Amino acid sequence: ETATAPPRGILIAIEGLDRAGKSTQCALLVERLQQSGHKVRLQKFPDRTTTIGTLINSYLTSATDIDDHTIHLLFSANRWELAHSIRTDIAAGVTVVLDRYMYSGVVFSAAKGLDYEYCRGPEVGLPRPDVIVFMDLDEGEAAKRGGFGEERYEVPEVQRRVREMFRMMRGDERDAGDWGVVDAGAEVGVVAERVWGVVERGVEFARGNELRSIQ
Ligand code: 2DT
Ligand code: MG
Repeated sequence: ETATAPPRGILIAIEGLDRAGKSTQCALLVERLQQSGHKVRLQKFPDRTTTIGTLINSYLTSATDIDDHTIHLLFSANRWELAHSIRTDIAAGVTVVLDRYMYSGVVFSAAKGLDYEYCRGPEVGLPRPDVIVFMDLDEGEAAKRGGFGEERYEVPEVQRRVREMFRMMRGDERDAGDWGVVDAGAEVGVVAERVWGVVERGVEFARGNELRSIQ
């Protein structure tokens, strides 16, 4: 008898604005995937638990100032240091849910004024999600959800620019087909259904295709 390899896992990225409910939806998605029989791992970016992640955390909490280009490359390095484990899991049949990924990496730095292509460059070659769920929330809804925390970037003017950059990035032909936009303004259960609808597309895609790399 020959053992058949399990089908590969699915790589799912959840992106969106602060307060759009990404982390809540990630948790619900992990649960639902498990109930559907998937082995699942959640990977948050930035991953603040690594050595590089510690530097990123001290930057985000304003404990240290780091030059814009340098912190940009550290965010990317934080993905590269975990890329191998993501590929290994996917190959072994484990679905990986990413809470933020290189899309946040590009838009937050580009929103500061760094060149878009410069920002995207270090991400080329990373594992490419089978599907990206973008949790969209309009300005008014975001404002209703209460004040920002105290971390860097949690100010309205930055958020407005980030929203614009995300819109631009969704039109980038290199990965335009991967996005599913979800209106995150509804109640949690309704949003979860919408997220699931997008994820099902990714499940379907992963059945017939190898894991790709960011081009
Ligand atoms: P959280 O609040 O989700 O922990 O994010 N960011 C994130 C970047 O500037 N570059 C990146 O590559 C990533 C993944 C977005 C903390 C902040 O870090 C920003 C918000
Ligand atoms: Mg935050």
